[in-house]
Amino acid sequence: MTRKRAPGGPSSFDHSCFYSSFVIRASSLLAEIVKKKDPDSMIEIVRSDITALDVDAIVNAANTTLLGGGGVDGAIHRAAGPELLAECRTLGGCQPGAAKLTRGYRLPARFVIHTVGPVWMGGKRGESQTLANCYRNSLQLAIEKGIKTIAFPAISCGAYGYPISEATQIAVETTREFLATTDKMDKVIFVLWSEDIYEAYRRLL
Ligand code: AR6
Repeated sequence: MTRKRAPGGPSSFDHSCFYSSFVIRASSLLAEIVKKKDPDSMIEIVRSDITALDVDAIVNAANTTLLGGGGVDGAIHRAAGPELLAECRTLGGCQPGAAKLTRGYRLPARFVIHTVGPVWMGGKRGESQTLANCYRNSLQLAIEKGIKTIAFPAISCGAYGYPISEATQIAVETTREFLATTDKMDKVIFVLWSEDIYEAYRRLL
């Protein structure tokens, strides 16, 4: 018995099938390009008081006790109110390079990520690794908590005495490397208090 070939059967080219698979492939390629945004397009620098920023989280340059201090730490505790200190008391401190999360209380930011930068001791005590860990661990904690916009001060660049241009380079490079590995963060803002530190960031970005 001979079987008749159906019109438009296997020998004829199926245009609709070809075009739909082309469209699917092209759109997934586009999605891939959109996902891998240029890390620098997600980084901003501003000269401002970090406590005024309306972002998902601001980062605090704290000390190992997490019980407040001067500089940006003092400003954050004053603006957030005493509830922040009460929550910090429950955290058991924080090691240099590590990061811990609290709520933002009276701040516009919903969360505060507390990290502890290295005290500058001349550069041979692992300061650069510790500083890079501050940025990496803060960003990692942020994405684990669904935080999409985050603001950093210049960690260790005040009381802890880290040389500005080295610290700036570590901040920018570590952030760029991190952003290249994830599509979960929308914006990283470096909030610089002084003109010289702002200029150091501007030269790199
Ligand atoms: N917004 C943004 N940046 C600020 C603000 C602010 N409101 N206030 C200061 N800065 P520092 P560190 C800048 O000393 O070097 C604390 O006592 C500041 O000009 O706050 O990591 C902690 O409890 C500088 O450029 O942090 C620790 O004991 C940068 O923030 C110790 O200081 C960081 O300066 C941590 O020292």
